[in-house]
Amino acid sequence: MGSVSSRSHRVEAQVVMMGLDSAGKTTLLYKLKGHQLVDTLPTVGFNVEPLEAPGQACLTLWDVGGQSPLRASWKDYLEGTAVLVFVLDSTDEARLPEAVAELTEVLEDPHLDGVPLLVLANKHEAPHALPLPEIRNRLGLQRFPGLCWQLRACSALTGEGLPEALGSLRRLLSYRSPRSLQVSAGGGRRET
Ligand SMILES: Nc1nc2c(ncn2[C@@H]2O[C@H](COP(=O)(O)OP(=O)(O)OP(=O)(O)O)[C@@H](O)[C@H]2O)c(=O)[nH]1
Ligand SMILES: [Mg+2]
Repeated sequence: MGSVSSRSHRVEAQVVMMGLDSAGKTTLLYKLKGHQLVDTLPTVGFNVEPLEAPGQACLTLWDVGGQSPLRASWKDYLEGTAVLVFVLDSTDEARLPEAVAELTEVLEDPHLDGVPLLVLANKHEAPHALPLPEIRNRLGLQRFPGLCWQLRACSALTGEGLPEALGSLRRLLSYRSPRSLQVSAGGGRRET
C-alpha cells in the first residue's frame, strides 16, 4: 500500500476499514460511493475504492474482510494507513467484547503508531442498537492515552450519520502530527 502524501494542499490518503464480519463494512463502502444498496456477500480478501471526501482529501478506502480466519491478515493492510476505521455492529451486543478484543490487537501493531482511529457504530437505525455512550464505555479507548480517536453512530442502510462520519474522517486526517494534538474532553484528542 502506498503512504500518505501531500501535494500543494491536496492530501492523498489510505483509509483502512476493519471490523468483525457482518458489521456492515462493504455496505458502508457502497453507500459512501453512492451505489444502489445491494445484498452483500461476506468479503474474502478486500474491496478497494477511491472516495471523494469533503475537504481536500482524496481517499482510497480499503474494506477488509472480517471473518475470523481472515483476521490474521489484517496486519498486512496497516502499513501506510492514514486513518483506521473500525466498524461495529451496534445491534450485536453479544459480539461486542470480541470486536473490542480485535480492535485492541490491531491498535497494538507498530504500523498504527500515531495513526488516528474512527470507530463507526453502524446499524444505528435499528431499534435495539446499543446507545452510543454505552458503546463508548465498553470500547475503553482511554487505555490508549496517545490515541487520537472519534466515535460516530451511523447507518449504512439509511445513510444516517455518514456525512458526520466523513467530517470526522477529514478532521482525523488533519490530526496526524502528534505535536499538533492535545487531549480533549471527548475522550480522544483534538488539534490545538
Ligand atoms: N440494519 C442494518 N443492516 C445493515 C447495515 N449495514 C449493513 N447491514 C447488513 O449487515 C449485513 C452484513 O453487511 P456487510 O456489509 O456484508 O458486512 P461486512 O462487514 O462487509 O462483512 P464481512 O465482509 O464478512 O467482513 C448485510 O445483511 C447488510 O445488509 C445497517 O446500517 N443497518
Ligand atoms: Mg464485506
